[in-house]
Amino acid sequence: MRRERHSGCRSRLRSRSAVTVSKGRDDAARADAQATGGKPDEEAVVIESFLAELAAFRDAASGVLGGVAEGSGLEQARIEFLGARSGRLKAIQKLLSGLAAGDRPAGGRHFNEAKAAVTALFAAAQERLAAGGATGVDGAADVIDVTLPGEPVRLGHVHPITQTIRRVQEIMARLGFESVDGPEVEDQWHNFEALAIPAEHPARDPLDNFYLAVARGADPLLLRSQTSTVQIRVMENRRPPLRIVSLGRVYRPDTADATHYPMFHQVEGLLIEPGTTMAHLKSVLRQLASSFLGGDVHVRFRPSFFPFTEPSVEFDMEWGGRWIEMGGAGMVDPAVLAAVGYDPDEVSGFAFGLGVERIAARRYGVADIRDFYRNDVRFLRQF
Ligand code: FA5
Repeated sequence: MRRERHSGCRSRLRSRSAVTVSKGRDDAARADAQATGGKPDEEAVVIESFLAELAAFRDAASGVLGGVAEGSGLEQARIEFLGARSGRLKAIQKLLSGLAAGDRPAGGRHFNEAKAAVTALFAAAQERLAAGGATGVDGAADVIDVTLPGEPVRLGHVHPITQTIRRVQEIMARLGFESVDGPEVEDQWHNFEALAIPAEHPARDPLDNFYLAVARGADPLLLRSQTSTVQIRVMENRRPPLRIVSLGRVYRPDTADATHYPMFHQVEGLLIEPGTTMAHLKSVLRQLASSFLGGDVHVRFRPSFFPFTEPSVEFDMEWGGRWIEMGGAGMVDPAVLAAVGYDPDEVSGFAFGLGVERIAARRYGVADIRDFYRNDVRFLRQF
C-alpha cells in the first residue's frame, strides 16, 4: 500500500534502487527531506530503506535471542540489539529523523512495533534461561512442553489363570473349603504310595514324570504330577472333619496341544466328614461349575478308575456340542484313609482334581490352552 501511495514520487523511485542502504545518499531525497521539514544537516532516509532496516533488525534479533543458551550470550545480545548507546535499535532510531516528514508517523509506528517485539523476545529468553531450560536450535530436545498430553501408563493385570484360581478359591470358600498349599517338589510317598499307586504302576514311569537329578537319601524326588499329594499332607497333619481346596502347579512330560501343557494347574478338593456320599461330591462339583461358568452349564459324571478313590468318576463339561474332560473324582479309598492313620470304618469322604487351564478355557472361550502361556499381551489383555 505504501509503495503504491508513493509510486508517483520521482525522488523515491530513484532512491529505491539503493534499498539496502540505510542512509540515502541521494541528493534529491535530501532535498525532499529538507523540503518536508527534516533537519538540514541530517542525511535523508527513504521509508523503504528504513522499513527494510527494521525488518532485518527483527530477524537478526529473533534468531539470536531464540537460540541463546546462557546468561553471557543473552547479555551480549541485549547490548547488540537493545543497547542504549550503540545498539542496533538505537542506530535505527537515529534514522527516524532523516525520514520525510510525511513518512515519520508511519516510520515511528513501525519502529515502536519492532522495539516492542524484540524487547518481548529478550524477556522470553531471559525467562527461559531463568527456568534452567535451553531451547531453540540446539536445546529443543530438552524442552518440556507442559501442554502436550501425557504418556499413557501401561497397567498390567492379573493373568487369567490366576484370576481363575482366585475365583475358584472364592466359590469353594463359600462352600466351607479352606485353601491350602503344598510343595511342588515331592517324594514318592506323597505323590504315589500314600495314594495307593504301587511301584510297578505305569503312572510312576520315568517317562511320565519329571524326576529330579537330586534325591532325598534313596528316595527319588520329582516335580509333583498331581495336587492329590496335598490331600495326603493335610490328612497326615489334621484330624477330620476336613474341607480343603488346593490350587497349584503340576508337571507332566505331556506333549503340548490344545488341551495339554507340560506344566499346568489343578484344583484339588477334599472333604472328610461323617456320612459323606457320592451325592455330596456331585452336588459340590455341580455348584462349582455353575458358579464359575453360569447356571446353564451341562456337566456329566462317567464311571472311571483312580487308585486312590473308590468308586471313581470322570467329570466332564459340555462345550460347543462336545464333552470335555475337566477332572477326576471319587470317594476316598479306605486304603488311603488307612495310610494317613484314619480309621476307614469311622470316616469317609470325597476328593476331586480338575484341570484349571481347562475350566479357564471353557469359561473364556479359549480354544487352545497354549495361548495362556504364549505371553502375548494382545491375548492376555482381553481378560
Ligand atoms: C488326576 O490328576 C487326579 N489326581 C484327579 C483326582 C483327584 C481323581 C482326586 C480323583 C480324586 P488326571 O490325570 O485325569 O487326574 O488329571 C486331572 C485333570 O487335569 C484332567 O482331567 C485335565 O483336566 C487336567 N490335565 C491332565 N493333564 C493335563 C495336561 N497335560 N495339561 C493340562 N491339563 C491337564
